[in-house]
Amino acid sequence: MKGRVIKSTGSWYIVQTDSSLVSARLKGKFKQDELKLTNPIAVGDWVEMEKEENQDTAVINEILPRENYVIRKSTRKQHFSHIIASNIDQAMLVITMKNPRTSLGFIDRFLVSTESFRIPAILVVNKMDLLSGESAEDWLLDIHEIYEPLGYKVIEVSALYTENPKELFQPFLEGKTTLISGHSGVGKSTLLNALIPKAAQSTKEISSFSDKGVHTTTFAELFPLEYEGSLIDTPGIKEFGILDIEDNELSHYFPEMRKYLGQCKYNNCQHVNEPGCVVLQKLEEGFIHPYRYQSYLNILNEEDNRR
Ligand SMILES: Nc1nc2c(ncn2[C@@H]2O[C@H](COP(=O)(O)OP(=O)(O)OP(=O)(O)O)[C@@H](O)[C@H]2O)c(=O)[nH]1
Ligand SMILES: [Mg+2]
Ligand SMILES: [Zn+2]
Repeated sequence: MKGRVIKSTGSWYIVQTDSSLVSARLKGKFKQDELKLTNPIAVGDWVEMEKEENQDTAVINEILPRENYVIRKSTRKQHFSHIIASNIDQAMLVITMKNPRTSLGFIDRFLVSTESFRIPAILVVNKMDLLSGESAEDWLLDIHEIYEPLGYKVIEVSALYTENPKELFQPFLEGKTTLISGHSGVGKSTLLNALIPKAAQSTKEISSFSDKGVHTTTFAELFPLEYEGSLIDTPGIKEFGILDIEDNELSHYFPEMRKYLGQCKYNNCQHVNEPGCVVLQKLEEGFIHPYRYQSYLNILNEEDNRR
């Protein structure tokens, strides 16, 4: 019997089959490949299972090969990673200008991660109702001007107030498994509830929202859409993915730099101050946004410091 893991509750997994939801568990030790994981089975995994005799439950005996997955470092166990979700078609990063503010640097780190996982990304600007005044307009304009030319769609919404969010999102979501990510409090679960009312994910009251570090959503969970496709709600993140990326490789994950690769004078060019660097030349000519280039340098430096 084949199914897809939609939720993990400790040692039990809720698996969606063609016809029903099944509680399933793993028997014995499960052999993992190279990755050191805190969770052997992730939301989004396709599994093969067998019904337990005289019971409604099942035993998982195989995880079908993952098409992709997104991971983060484990917060509890050093050198271990945690799979946030697997087999996803795209990631939606929910961002807000305030309550909380999402920095451009954070967006860029997220996009580097999704690029490295080869997962297309969409930016969703939420809490549009809170945006007014000149600085808000400037911020929003920056988001559009920086990211759209790179191929990232930008959707504006107010998960609480937009009239018909389902209609707005369906063209982007239909037929796909979409991971929803972003800082805690940006409204991921609120948006999910607007799109799938029967999900009834709990969301945080504005009043209690200032307790930093407290996440309302604590486990990833997959919800089927009313049409084909599904959404995966996830806990808020401070950082996404694992940027164990070699210095020479980093520019591969910046689409605006990727297209000039191989054109610099030195083939190990890091585009910092090397002579004959085409990326620096394009930056000068205005083809690469200075904020993005700054993010590039910041990530390069952070990665160096980490070593
Ligand atoms: N003004 C305004 N508030 C919103 C909007 N969307 C969500 N909120 C509020 O923002 C707060 C946080 O929303 P959640 O949906 O719980 O945020 P989350 O991203 O799921 O947070 P975590 O589960 O902790 O990662 C709640 O009080 C929501 O009511 C919006 O469009 N406008
Ligand atoms: Mg949530
Ligand atoms: Zn260069």
